Amino acid sequence: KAGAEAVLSPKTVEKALSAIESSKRLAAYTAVDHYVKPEHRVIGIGSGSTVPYVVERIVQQGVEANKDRVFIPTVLALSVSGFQSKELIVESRLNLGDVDQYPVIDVTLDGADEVDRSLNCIKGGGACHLREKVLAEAAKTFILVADYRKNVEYLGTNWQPGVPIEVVPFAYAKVLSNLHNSLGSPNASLRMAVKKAGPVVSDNGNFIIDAPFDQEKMKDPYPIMAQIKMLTGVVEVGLFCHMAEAAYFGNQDGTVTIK
Ligand code: ABF
Repeated sequence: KAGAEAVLSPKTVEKALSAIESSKRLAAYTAVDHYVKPEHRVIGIGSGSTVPYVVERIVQQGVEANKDRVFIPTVLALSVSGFQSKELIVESRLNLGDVDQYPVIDVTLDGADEVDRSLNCIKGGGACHLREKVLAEAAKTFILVADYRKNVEYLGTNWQPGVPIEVVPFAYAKVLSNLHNSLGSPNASLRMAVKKAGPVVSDNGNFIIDAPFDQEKMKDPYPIMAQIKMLTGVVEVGLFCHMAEAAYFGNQDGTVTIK
């Protein structure tokens, strides 16, 4: 009908959601099968909604396989991101460790907001990217797991909010001004909690800025990542460049794309 809005039926929405969930599970299961080996003793567990399937698959490897392993979570306490790797590990009766005790990790598996053709990725949609980067960098092998929507040629194709940047609260206005006036992100903005209840606060007590950049800059995101990181007040940038060894994407047709 003219002027009427297109409304998806609940059944269509449910089908789309279950296709996404199945894709996440497929990616996670395949990545675990390929990368979590019997000799791995220290395993990093990232955050987000795909990672529970990673843990699910690891648990399926059995009690014997997991009894001498220790699992290091990104998130140690309840926080804004909603999917807590610590709780996942504890609830799954896996051994919990900390990166303080285990600064070298055999393999870390984590989700992403978008992954480009060179395995650079945007992370931090859940405001956890500092801790995620610590576990990625501590790992001998860092693996990404995601559904098909995250698989892109260049960053910023589907992920519209921009690059997440964790900043100390004292410096947020200065960093925003740097991004607007010097680094080419005129629409960078402070991430606000739902219903504008104030800024989102990370697990580390910091604010998050989302900074969109034009695609030219995103074709090779390393230089802009380095420039942002140099700004005083920036704690970490949600661009992970040259870190992942592989990325697994579950597709709607039941196949997995491995980059
Ligand atoms: C974390 O979870 C984040 O860095 C990223 O924002 C998000 C990806 O989540 P999901 O698996 O829910 O798509 O890894």
